[in-house]
Amino acid sequence: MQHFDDFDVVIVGAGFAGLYMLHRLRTLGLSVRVCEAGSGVGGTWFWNRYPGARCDVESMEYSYQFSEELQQQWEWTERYAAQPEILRYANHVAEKFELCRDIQFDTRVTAASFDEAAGRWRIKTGNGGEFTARYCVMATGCLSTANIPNLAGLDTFAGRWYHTGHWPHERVDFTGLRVGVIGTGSSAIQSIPIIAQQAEHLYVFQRTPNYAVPARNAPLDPREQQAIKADYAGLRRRAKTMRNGIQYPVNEALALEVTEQERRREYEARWERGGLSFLGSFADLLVDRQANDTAAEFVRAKIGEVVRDPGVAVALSPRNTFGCKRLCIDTGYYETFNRPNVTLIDVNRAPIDGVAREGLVAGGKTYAVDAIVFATGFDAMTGALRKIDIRGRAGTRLEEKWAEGPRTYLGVATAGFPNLFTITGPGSPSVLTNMLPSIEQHVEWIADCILHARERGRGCIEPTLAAEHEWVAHVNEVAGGTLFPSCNSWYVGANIPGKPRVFMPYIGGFPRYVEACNQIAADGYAGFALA
Ligand code: N01
Repeated sequence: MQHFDDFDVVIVGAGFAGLYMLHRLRTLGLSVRVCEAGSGVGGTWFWNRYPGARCDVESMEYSYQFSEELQQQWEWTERYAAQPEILRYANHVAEKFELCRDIQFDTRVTAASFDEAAGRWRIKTGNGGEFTARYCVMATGCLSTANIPNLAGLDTFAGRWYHTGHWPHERVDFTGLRVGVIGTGSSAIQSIPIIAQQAEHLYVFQRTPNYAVPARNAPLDPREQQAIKADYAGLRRRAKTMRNGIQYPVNEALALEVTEQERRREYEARWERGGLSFLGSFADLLVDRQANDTAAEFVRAKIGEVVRDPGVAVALSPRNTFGCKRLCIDTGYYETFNRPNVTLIDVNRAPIDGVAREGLVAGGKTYAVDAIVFATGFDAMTGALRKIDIRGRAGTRLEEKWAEGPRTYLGVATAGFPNLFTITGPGSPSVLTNMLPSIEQHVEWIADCILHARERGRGCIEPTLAAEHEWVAHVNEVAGGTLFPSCNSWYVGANIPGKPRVFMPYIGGFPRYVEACNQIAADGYAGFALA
């Protein structure tokens, strides 16, 4: 008989991954408990409540497809959904499938260790709870551990400070305040135009300028939504044939093989269309340096057209590889720097020295501010796992095993840690794709894998070291053939001091990855050992 705190599976996290994993495993008749640090469901969309937070994948695609009824019922209101709407959607899903009864909120998992004798995971929580489970699934998110730079004097600051990824639940109003935003990644690029409208003065502290393409967000025409829903399966099927799992037209032509005029026409059309489809302009953008330069030059020229002060325009113009950091999608970002109440500070010229009581100190000068916004990103892909004391066979710590960078098989499992699964873990396409279909693919694959072991009466399943080595080598080889590793991005961990520089996601594309996963399953979970 099962003890009350013993489960078939414990899932860590109740974001989109944890919610669907719970639903799927319950459908199979397994007993499941979800531990969630927040007080509600939604993960990313529960925590990232900063002004302007919005998804950069179109709402009709950034949604679950496992339930036809759900996808037919839910009505999106905009081309790109804003955070409150996505959070409402997550809550709707939780309600519709009665998920909350198996979720323990305000419960942060602090440790998980594999008890070899019992063949079970022991999971400890910050509030003194303890569970045991045959399987443990980490649905902890790729971008969930805030990176807050260690700035001297922050504790002496007289104003309030925020991190975009841990935004307060109550409305934050910057009206009449002097605000400093640190960072110019996606979160900053979305929030800066809105903060600038409220603030008396906004100082933007920029270390690396980013490429941003207009979102062209708009209300979603109900007739258009209806048309998509009439063949939703068709849209989902087409999206799955795309490298990043998002359906948009991809031009197979090479940027360097067309005339300058044709190139310009293509870039202009994509610029007008808005959004991530700009990445589909030419097939060689991320493999050929010269091709890449043409896209980079086009965006820089656009910045020059919009930003009136030539010095500011130059400072805002990125010089690194186009698209090798996550492309930002903006609404009025560059225009914001034409406002008289916005000042750009290049921290390469004036490094941030620290924080004083009255504001931020950079290049020896104090910028008096009432509030600081850290839009400084996340300890991506491995941060949330590193925060948990995870121990596998013989007490080996995951952090030790991954000291030189994450090592996984397919991004779902790691040798020496039996019955432990990671949803959209490092070594899978994850952040390079539309997260929702990637999550669904992992959830279904993991559920099938668990079923496979159970049906054979086996208590343990884990990858072999040989299969893991081979996969890691493949992930590195594919990344090495692209321009992606050339930037100091969070994809390579460059934003976190001391983090090993390894390109973490799998860049081989969603279709190729899914095919590999399916083949491995069809071959009886080749590369996994059952015991
Ligand atoms: O974080 P980031 P983000 N001093 O790491 C700077 C997803 N997302 O939260 O580039 C000064 O991109 C840092 O500078 P640098 C999306 O996948 C999606 O904006 O390291 N500056 C950079 O400018 C995205 O890529 C949406 O030199 C410091 C910024 O802070 C990912 O989340 C919306 C610094 C951090 O940028 C992360 O985006 C938002 C320091 N010590 C986010 N430390 C959608 O639209 C860091 N920086 C779906």
